[in-house]
Amino acid sequence: MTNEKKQQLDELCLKFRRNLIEVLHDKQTGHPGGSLSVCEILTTLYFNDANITPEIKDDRSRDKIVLCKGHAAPMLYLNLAEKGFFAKEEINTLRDIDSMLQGHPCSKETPGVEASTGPLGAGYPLALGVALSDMHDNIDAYTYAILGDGEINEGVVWETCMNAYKFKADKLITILDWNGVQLDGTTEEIMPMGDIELKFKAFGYNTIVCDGHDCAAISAAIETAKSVKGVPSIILAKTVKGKGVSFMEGKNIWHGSPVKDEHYEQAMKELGGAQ
Ligand SMILES: Cc1ncc(C[n+]2csc(CCOP(=O)(O)OP(=O)(O)O)c2C)c(N)n1
Ligand SMILES: [Mg+2]
Repeated sequence: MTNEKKQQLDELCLKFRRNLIEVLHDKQTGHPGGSLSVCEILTTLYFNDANITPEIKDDRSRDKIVLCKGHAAPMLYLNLAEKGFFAKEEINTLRDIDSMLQGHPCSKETPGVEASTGPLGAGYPLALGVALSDMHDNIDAYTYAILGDGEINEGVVWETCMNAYKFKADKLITILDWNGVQLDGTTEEIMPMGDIELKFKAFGYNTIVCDGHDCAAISAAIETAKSVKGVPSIILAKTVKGKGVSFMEGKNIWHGSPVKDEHYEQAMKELGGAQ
C-alpha cells in the first residue's frame, strides 16, 4: 500500500470515529467499543481490498463482507454510507423505529448489508456457506467474515472451522477483531481460550497476525491470505476495544454504554474536534 493510500484510509478512519461518537451521542445508544475497534478492518476492506461497490451489489462476483460481530453495526453503516449504498443522512436515524439502520445489521432492510447478524457466532457458518457456494460455482470472489474474540466462545464458530477446513474454503478470509475484551470483562476473565492462534492452527487454518489498527498491515495480511491455497485463512488482527478515545480504550464498560455530554466533549477533543 502506498503511503498516500494509507494516509487516505487513516483520514477516513478518523472521520468515521468522529461520526460514530457524534451519532452515538445524538441517539444515546449503540456500541462504541467494538465499533472503534473494528474501524480499520472495515475501512481497509471497503476502501482498499474488497471488490464491492453499490453498482455491483447484486453481481455474484462481488466480494462479500459479513460482519459476524453485528453489534458493531454503526461502523458498518458509516462505511456503507461513505461507499454510496445509501444517503449519509440516514445515519441520523440509527435505531429509530422503522429506520433501515437498526441496532444490528439487517440484510433485508439495508442496502449493502450482506447478512443479518447479532446473535454471536451465527454469521460465521452463513459466511462459509456463501464462500462455498461461490467456490462450487467457480465464482471468483472472496467472502470476508469478521469475528469478535468474545464471539469465538460460541461453539458454532468451531463447527464452522471444521467445515471450512474440510471443504478447503480458501476463498473465506476470516478476520478476528482481537481486542481481548468482551461485554462483561476481558476475554480471559469470561472464557479463557488459551493460545487462540494455536487453536485455529489446530483446526487446520493458515494464521496471520497483524496490527489491526494499521490499514497497510491489514491489507498485506489479506494479500498473504489470498496467496495461501487449499486451506482457510484467519487474520488475527490485534486491536484495542474503544481505540482512539483514551477513556474507552480496553474498558468493557464501553461495550454498550451511551456517550453522555461530558464523554462527547472529551472524545471529540481527542479526535481532533467537531468537524
Ligand atoms: C449468542 C449471543 N450471546 C450473547 C450476546 C450478547 N453480546 C453482544 S456483544 C457481546 C460480546 C462480544 O464480544 P466480542 O466478540 O469480543 O466483541 P467486541 O469486543 O469486538 O465488541 C455479547 C455477549 C449476543 N449478541 N449473542
Ligand atoms: Mg472483543
